[in-house]
Amino acid sequence: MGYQPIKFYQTGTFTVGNRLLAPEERSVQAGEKRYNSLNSGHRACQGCGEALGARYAIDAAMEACHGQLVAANATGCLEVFSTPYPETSWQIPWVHSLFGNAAAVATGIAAALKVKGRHEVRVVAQGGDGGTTDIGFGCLSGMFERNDDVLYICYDNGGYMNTGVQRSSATPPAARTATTMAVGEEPGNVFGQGKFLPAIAMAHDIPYVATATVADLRDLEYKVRKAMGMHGARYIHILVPCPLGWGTASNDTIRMARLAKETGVFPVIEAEHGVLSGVLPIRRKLPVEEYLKPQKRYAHLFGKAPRVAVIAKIQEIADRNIRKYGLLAEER
Ligand SMILES: Cc1ncc(C[n+]2csc(CCOP(=O)(O)OP(=O)(O)O)c2C)c(N)n1
Ligand code: SF4
Ligand SMILES: [Mg+2]
Repeated sequence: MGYQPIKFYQTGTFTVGNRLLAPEERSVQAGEKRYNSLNSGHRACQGCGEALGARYAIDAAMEACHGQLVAANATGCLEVFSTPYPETSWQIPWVHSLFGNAAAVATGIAAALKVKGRHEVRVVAQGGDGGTTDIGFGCLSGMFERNDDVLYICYDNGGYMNTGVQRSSATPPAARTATTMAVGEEPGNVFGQGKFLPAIAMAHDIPYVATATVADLRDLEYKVRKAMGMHGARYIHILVPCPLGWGTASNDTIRMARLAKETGVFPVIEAEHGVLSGVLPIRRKLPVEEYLKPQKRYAHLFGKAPRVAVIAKIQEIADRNIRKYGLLAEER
């Protein structure tokens, strides 16, 4: 099935939308036979975007390979909240690697399966933005360069949340963490070049790279299915708001992910062999303030004397994304 654009009657209600669709077009989560790969009983915070993203992504991957899936998981919230030894919420063969080597461990699993002739068994690696963009970056780049037969999924919540909200190279500019400047001219994370890993993955010319958010779960399922239909190194980078680290209400997770996309702060794109092949267009462009204001990690930008210049710099970044990836529907 191709990606089904959301129709008016589907907005905000999967139930009605799914009932109106042919069975083969319904979302994986709507199906009676969904795998429940990440089951109840885990210890994620209320409203955790990472738990939601992982459930949708891994169930979609499981469906695509008829339940023949092995996962390697980097250290991080997803591993800690799902698997406090000796318990686990995973209903799939799942291995906890180290913080930085999930890509290498997954590569090894894929190689062993190949040697054993178990071509029907597929491999995913998954980790947070710290495990992916920082400490695991070398292993991941090697996996891309060798075109190993692994789908790597990064759950980006913009910081090292598991260990108490420290800065990663995916922490956005001006956002406050426990290890970014608390006072001074420019409190918050630095305005650097940033590290948008999907673009770096694209530079490796691997078969498939995509971004997604937990606000567009059908789009996420579609991208996982598409990636599972291919072989070689594939990369999906999912924006997963973290109520604890972002200082947002637990019932605002989906709204925050949607605002990241609708402001242009987080481009939702697809690329095949290094060439941009699709974008999820912004439906109604919003100013970045709408995304920043509800988050306590940006509280220092507002208040009695709003930091207008800093907000304008963030707006520039969003506008640059919009131009670079052609995110505005009317300009396409
Ligand atoms: C070599 C090493 N250094 C540090 C740690 C401690 N540590 C475990 S998880 C983690 C942060 C994880 O951040 P991220 O990958 O973004 O995942 P999140 O918890 O945010 O989902 C850190 C620093 C570790 N386990 N191993
Ligand atoms: S700290 Fe954030 S990522 Fe970790 S379980 Fe809580 S909400 Fe999820
Ligand atoms: Mg993180």
